[in-house]
Amino acid sequence: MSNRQYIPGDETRLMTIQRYIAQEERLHPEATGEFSTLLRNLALAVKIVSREVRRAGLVDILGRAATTNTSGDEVKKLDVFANRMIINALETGGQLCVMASEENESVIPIPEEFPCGKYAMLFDPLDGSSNIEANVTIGTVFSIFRRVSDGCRGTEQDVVQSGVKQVAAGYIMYGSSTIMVFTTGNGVQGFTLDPTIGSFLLSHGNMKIPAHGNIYSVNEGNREMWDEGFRRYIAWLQQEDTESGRPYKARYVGSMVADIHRTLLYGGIFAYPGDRNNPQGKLRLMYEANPMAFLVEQAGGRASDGSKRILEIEPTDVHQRVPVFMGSAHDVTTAEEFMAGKR
Ligand code: P6P
Repeated sequence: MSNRQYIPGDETRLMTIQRYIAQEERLHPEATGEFSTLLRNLALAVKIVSREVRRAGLVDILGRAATTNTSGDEVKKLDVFANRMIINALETGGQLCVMASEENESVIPIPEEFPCGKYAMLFDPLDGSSNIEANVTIGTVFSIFRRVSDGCRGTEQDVVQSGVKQVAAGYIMYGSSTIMVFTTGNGVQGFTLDPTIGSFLLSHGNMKIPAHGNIYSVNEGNREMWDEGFRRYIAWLQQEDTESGRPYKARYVGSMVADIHRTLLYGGIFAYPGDRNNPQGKLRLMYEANPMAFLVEQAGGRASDGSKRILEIEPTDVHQRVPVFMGSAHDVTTAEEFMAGKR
């Protein structure tokens, strides 16, 4: 502990995201600084997105844009703004060879006038966007890989990789405060934006998910379409059994970033199962499930598609969907047992 006491209002000793990234870089003597620059540029972009999200109700950038995205969702102006912000902030730096976004059908090349680098990044610029006008928490989700293709400009091959190959992943949650939670494979760190100084300050160091929770998070409106095993699992969670901490509490925001953030903090299970109409469910593997699975596993939890690790799925398409069951290890394992007919 330094001999100088922390003086309230003196942010000079707090761990900012810049200091954390620089500290992590020093742990890797072979590091070139490209990765650190990439994370810093992303942090800048999302501070701008955060500012616009908080002003959205004031400057009338809400409302329906003319387009729809790959998910068929009506794209609101804030989605388009966030997508553009992130692309603009990251395409010039020379760290990326290619990008992919939920808002773009095909991969996003790095323009010829900019240098290209050794990383590839996927992102959902504003996940949960159907909640924007209800002023409900929304977020940005990102996933970063090392490139695998040759040459300068990257290809779809660089962004369609299995989740175990991610070098970093995280989310920025625009809630009562703006929090950036990410992992580089060395635990999970959370930084809260202090808008008075424009810095992300370490607020959730080395996040660990409880081994066993008492909250389940799923859209029960889909109950009739679920497989019978998952229906029995949720019914079991709702039975009274004080010894095993049941009934669980039901919490569902309908914004994956908010539901996962709560699950990381309090434990339990978040699920978006497949059903008879959509066997692969709704959530996207590459820029929703994979980054969240990396975070949840780094925090000591489990992330499954119902029978195997999400991170081990060999993807075939940037926008493919996957059933999602993630959270406390005990809870995900129990859900899998019900779905396999073992309980
Ligand atoms: P439903 C938001 O549109 C999203 O992609 C995730 O953030 C969220 O978990 C899910 O869809 C909510 O879907 O069908 O429950 O509204």
